[in-house]
Amino acid sequence: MKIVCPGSYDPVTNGHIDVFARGLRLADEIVVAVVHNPSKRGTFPVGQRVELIREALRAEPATAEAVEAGRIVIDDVPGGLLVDYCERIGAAAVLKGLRSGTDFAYELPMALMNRHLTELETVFIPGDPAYEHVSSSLVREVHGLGGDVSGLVPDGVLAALNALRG
Ligand code: COD
Repeated sequence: MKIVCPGSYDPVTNGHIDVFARGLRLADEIVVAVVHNPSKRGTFPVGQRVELIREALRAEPATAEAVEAGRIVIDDVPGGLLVDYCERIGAAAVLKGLRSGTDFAYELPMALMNRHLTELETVFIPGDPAYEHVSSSLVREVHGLGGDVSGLVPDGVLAALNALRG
């Protein structure tokens, strides 16, 4: 079974990496879909987001082998409906990590809408509580204001955040 883990990943965090690693126990193949709006520039260019994910997955023992075996692939998805993308690549479901009830309230309508559109199912798994407070936006904000985010993001992401500071 092929499943899709969609997100902005601007940048990827250890919370995301944990979800990908655990998804490997559920699916034969995981597609990490870096979904972006081509007319909006994020903090990191999409190509760099993809590379940061690839580098982190190679460095993480729980995912390194799967990357080499092609069980995790990373794709750049420039806009459009997620359901159309999933249909195009033959994905059976979407996998999302949940940190809290707030995440569930945000994710449920999207899951129901995707099912309404093409019967695409969404599978939710609880995030690791160690990363419950971790989001890409908070990481960017805290790092930008001088806070220490090491341990919350892969080493390559920390280096990329430091490079942003100049
Ligand atoms: N622990 C566990 N899970 C986490 C953590 C953490 N610490 N941090 C984030 N996650 C989960 C999030 O819950 C989310 O599911 C996923 O990881 C990705 O997170 P982000 O922040 O990178 O991604 P978002 O929320 O910006 O991504 C939104 C999508 C791109 C998935 C969404 O907008 C989408 O599907 N767009 C496609 C267009 C479309 O079809 N729209 C209609 C939808 S019904």
